[in-house]
Order: sequence, then structure tokens, then C-alpha cells
Amino acid sequence: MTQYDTNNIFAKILRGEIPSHTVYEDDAVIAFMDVMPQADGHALVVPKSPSRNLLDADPATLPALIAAVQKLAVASKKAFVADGITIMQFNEAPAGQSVFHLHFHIIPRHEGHPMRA
Ligand code: D5M
Repeated sequence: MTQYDTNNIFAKILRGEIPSHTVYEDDAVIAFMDVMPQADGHALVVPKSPSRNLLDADPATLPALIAAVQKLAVASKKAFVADGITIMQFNEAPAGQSVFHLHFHIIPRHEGHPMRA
């Protein structure tokens, strides 16, 4: 298993070393807006505990994380008056992961509006 790199960009955001447009924080997670949104309102939910992705995450951290994902999904649907919410999560580069700190994408979706590439 590849090791967790403490210099990944989300670790730097969690340490306050680089800015983010943070929209939610609790003991377990922060959520901030994605800088390359695939649709308006695209946000990321990032656990504070260090793991590269879901494959190496401590199972004890997952209930609080998925509860936060649900909370952000419900809030996002309301805030962006969305018809639905896409939740995405990638594990390792061949699967589409580019930032190697576990995160969930929360993407509001509207009837007739496909996601941007
Ligand atoms: O995608 C990682 C996601 O992280 C991608 O949608 C861009 C986003 N990203 C990269 N850097 C930043 C910063 N600094 N702030 C906010 N969002 C960022 P994945 O393919 O899931 O690893």
C-alpha cells in the first residue's frame, strides 16, 4: 500500500497553509468548494484524519465521515435548488484520484444539465 503523503494539497488546506472556500466544518471533516467544479456548487468533503483514500481509511472514522457527506448532500440540494446530487469518490490514480487525501465530491445536479468534463 502506498504511504500517505503529508504534503498533499488537502493536508495543506487542513493545516491552514493554503486557502480554501470552506463551507462546513465539524470535529471530523471540513468541506470546501472544488476549484475545478464539474457543475455549479461542486464541493468536497474531506476528513481531518489522514488517509490516502477509502482503501486505507480507519473504519472507526467512517461513520462521522459518511454522516457529514449526507449532511452536505442534503444542504447542497437545498442551497442549489438541485434535482439530485452526485457523490463521487476515487481510489488511486487509475481510478481517477488526483489528490491523495480521502475526499468525497458532492455535486448538485439539475434536470437537463450534464456535468462538465
Ligand atoms: O479530484 C480532486 C479534486 O480536487 C479536483 O476536482 C480538483 C480539486 N482541487 C484540487 N486542488 C484544490 C484546491 N486547492 N482547492 C479545492 N479543490 C481542489 P480527485 O480526482 O477526486 O482526486
